[in-house]
Amino acid sequence: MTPAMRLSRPLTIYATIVLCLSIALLTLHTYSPMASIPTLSSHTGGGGIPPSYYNNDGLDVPDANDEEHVPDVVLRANATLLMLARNSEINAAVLTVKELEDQFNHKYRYPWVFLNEQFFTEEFKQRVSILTSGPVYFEKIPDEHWYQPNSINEAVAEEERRKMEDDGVIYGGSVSYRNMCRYNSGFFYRHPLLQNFKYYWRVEPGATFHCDVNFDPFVFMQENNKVYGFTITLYEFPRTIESLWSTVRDFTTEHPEFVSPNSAMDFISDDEGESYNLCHFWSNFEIADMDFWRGPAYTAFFDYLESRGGFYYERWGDAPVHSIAAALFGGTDRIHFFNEIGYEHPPFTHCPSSSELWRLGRCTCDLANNVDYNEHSCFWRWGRMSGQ
Ligand SMILES: Nc1nc2c(ncn2[C@@H]2O[C@H](COP(=O)(O)OP(=O)(O)OP(=O)(O)O)[C@@H](O)[C@H]2O)c(=O)[nH]1
Ligand SMILES: *[C@@H]1O[C@H](CO)[C@@H](O)[C@H](O)[C@H]1NC(C)=O
Ligand SMILES: [Mg+2]
Repeated sequence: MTPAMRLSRPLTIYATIVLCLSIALLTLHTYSPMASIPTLSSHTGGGGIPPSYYNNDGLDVPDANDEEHVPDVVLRANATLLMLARNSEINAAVLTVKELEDQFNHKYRYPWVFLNEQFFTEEFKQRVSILTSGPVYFEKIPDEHWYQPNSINEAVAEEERRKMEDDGVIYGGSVSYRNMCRYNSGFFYRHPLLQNFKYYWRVEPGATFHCDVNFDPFVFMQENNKVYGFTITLYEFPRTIESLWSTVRDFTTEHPEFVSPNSAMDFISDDEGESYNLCHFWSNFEIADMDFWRGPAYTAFFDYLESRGGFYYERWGDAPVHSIAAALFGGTDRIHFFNEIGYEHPPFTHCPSSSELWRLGRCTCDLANNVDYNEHSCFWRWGRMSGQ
């Protein structure tokens, strides 16, 4: 670089800045007398929309990288947002994370924990990290928590998978789906990082949150001693859980001490426990207490289920497993229906059933498109039983 160039380059840059600022001041003056030059120059690099166009009275979305402007928000419950995802689901994951951040978490800044049986890619980590307002962790699941255990007779399991596939059962032939269901039933809350938390909000890539959440559901859970929160209830496919209920009955016969005197048996059985009516809380949405899963009742229950091998010989889902446990060992008073939280996991949507809640939450769901009162939902039983 010659001395002449050294001199002329800053001069050119200086001239350009002066020219640009003059134009900016002239053009912006009429629209935005408040715009100050320092603000402008620090934000408009790259030719973006000037800050004066941004509505500063709107949502105060904090920038996690901007240490000086961290709003004075304290974590109020011992809780985390939780997503199990594959690297290939990144596009769905970012949409869901952004939505929940914008509608809820930017005000509370709870951490996010992402779990995967493989290492998350740099792309996944980067694209998610720019969206989150609090701490974010990308964790690999220990192999021994994820894969089919040696106690399972693979020849038998394989034969059952083949039959289920022939019967047209959804995910009937899939081992990875079974790994996932078993993991969500009995292992995620044992992950070393999750030992630091009591409550979690399970979030799935591709889920849609339809309403502003203007309250803290974790604090609600904590103050009201709840162990399980849901938005949608459905019926399970009977073919996937053929021996689950008899196993549950065997367990409760051996361990009556774990069954709550206030059990929600009338939600899961129409004949006082003789048979399972297939009703469950749809577990792709859960706000729940991991200490309940870690406690003596659920620990004994999960070990019992595991000893029967039904996660692999059948296709037991985490939804009926969690739901039956919450209903029997938690009980009606400790389960909560979050009507305010508009939630969609295709093909079903829960839209708040009162137009007042719908309006307050600025919901994007159609009030008329609410699964609660259609034939796929078990919600009427919950309403009858809990008085909701
Ligand atoms: N890391 C990882 N995550 C998985 C795997 N299988 C499923 N998941 C996650 O587990 C959750 C449930 O899996 P889905 O495939 O959505 O199952 P589903 O909700 O029953 O079925 P869909 O109706 O197809 O969504 C999602 O968060 C997935 O990202 C897997 O093999 N590895
Ligand atoms: C949060 O909860 C977990 C699980 O109960 C507990 O081990 C941990 O000490 C708690 N942390 C705080 C800060 O209370
Ligand atoms: Mg799903």
